[in-house]
Amino acid sequence: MSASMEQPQIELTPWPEAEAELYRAAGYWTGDVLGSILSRGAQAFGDRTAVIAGERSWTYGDLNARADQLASGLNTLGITPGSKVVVQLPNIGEFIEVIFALFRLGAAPIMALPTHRYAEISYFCEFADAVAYIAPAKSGGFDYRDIGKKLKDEGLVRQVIIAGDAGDFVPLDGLYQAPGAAPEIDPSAIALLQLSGGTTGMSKLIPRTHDDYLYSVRASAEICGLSPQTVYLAVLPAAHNFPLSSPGVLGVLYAGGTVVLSESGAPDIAFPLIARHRVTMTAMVPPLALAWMTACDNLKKSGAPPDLSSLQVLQVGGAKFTEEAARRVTPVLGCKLQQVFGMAEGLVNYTRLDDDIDTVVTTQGRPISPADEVRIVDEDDQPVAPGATGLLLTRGPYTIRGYFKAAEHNAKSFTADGFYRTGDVVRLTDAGYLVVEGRAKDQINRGGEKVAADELENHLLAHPLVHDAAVVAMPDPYLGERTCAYVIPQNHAAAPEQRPRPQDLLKFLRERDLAVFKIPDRIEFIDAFPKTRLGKVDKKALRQMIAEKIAPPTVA
Ligand code: OOB
Repeated sequence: MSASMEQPQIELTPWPEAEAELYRAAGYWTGDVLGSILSRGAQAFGDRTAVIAGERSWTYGDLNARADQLASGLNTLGITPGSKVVVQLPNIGEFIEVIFALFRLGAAPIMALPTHRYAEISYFCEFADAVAYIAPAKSGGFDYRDIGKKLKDEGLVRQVIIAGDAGDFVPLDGLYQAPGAAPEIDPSAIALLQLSGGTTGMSKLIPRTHDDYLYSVRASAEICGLSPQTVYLAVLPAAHNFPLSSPGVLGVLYAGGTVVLSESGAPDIAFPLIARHRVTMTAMVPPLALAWMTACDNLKKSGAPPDLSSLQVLQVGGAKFTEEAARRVTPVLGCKLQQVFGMAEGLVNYTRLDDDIDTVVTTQGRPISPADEVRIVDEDDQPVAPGATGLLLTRGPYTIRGYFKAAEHNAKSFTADGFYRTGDVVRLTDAGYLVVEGRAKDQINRGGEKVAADELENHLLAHPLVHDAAVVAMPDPYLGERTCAYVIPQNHAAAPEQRPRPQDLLKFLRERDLAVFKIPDRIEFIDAFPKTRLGKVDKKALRQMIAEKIAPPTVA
């Protein structure tokens, strides 16, 4: 029997009761549930516009009523309190209706990203024992019904529900029914499952409770100065923790503002939306911020500058934003920059809107909550000297105490006293702000999209001509990092002409139906890996090798 079978597989590791009491007494956990964001919104801001997507819009009243109706229809399909549902919707109004309908039912959406493919989706369905999969018919040129069909064929979910042309599947459209009685929801239960960037194997599922998530949303909305006047443009996939809750879509709805959903962040689509809806705030990853600045500069030069006059705050996070780029934001885009350093597991740091410019461009902010505990330690978990660089550990009122059904992994990812090992290498300034200096986790941060090295290595190892594989980050001026896979071919393919060509390996990976962002940007063949003194693959050496190889030649 494996270790994982011996240990009970707990869905939600609760906070110790003493801490939970403190969080309640301090007013962080209010006992309210996520569904209350809309039910209260309908009372307080009934006729105001809550959501705009394309030519459609929803008032708070509409959205609240639609979520109730949809909850009723989903319930008739057997979705009940405690059910898990894989939701893979792009930035369309239905995404918001669906998640609130599930919150109302006490069912937990698993927040899949539109870029996930069958490899990830089937795993989430199976691992979480999901009852349903909800997806669009088509989006971004991809037909999600193909995933639905395979899930059904493999018996991995009972229901496949499709927004748009549903074919043989259940049409989402048909599920808006007369509302039934709403079940009582326990605020300390799982509200939703976020996905970890992952380091070993597939993404871990991150159980977030109503209590903890709502607190992070409320506190984020306050820090970011949201109000009914806020118009927020969602360009990142709304399921991701950053655009969902930091303060994101949920924060804006909590504050009575308007969410404008866009399926693309490309300047030619986003800039006109900003002008048309007088958008005040948006959130993005560093590469997109760079693309916006370039586009804006070019449009100015061409004599047709975009109208970004309504934009007050640009949030940038998900990966390190260089100081040089950060300094350009206000001069080029004419708005404030807010850096956001967060993680789906919990802890989120913001630079504050009234911080001086040097703090904003040189740090990644400070934690949301006075109750967030931050420890910076060395390899032996000993605190480093004040201001020194070390590994970030954290614990607090909205940071999980354990992944969903992952006892073995939890033992490694959390300290005995409940601190989450973020895997980020940081230092703390005198003013209590964090600066991200690097990463100790075996992951590639590809412009905010996280690739777990081990997961990709396993896919490569499945190829008959691959003996071993080691995946590392290589520097990239645009994405910050890209993915390089070092591959040792099998003995019988050692000679260059017998080796698989890089394009064969890439084709093989694509056929394994994994998210496109996980496909390596480069494949390098090598005879043996450099090793550390302990005999492990020396990834630092590999990172250096590839960085040197791709560095532009220096001019003498
Ligand atoms: C956000 O969440 P995840 O779960 O996709 O990724 C978390 C990891 C962090 O541990 C860190 O390694 C990296 O992404 N990261 C940053 C960063 N923000 C995230 N690294 C450097 N600078 C930053 N500003 O990425 C996320 C969740 C909520 C809000 C914002 C981002």
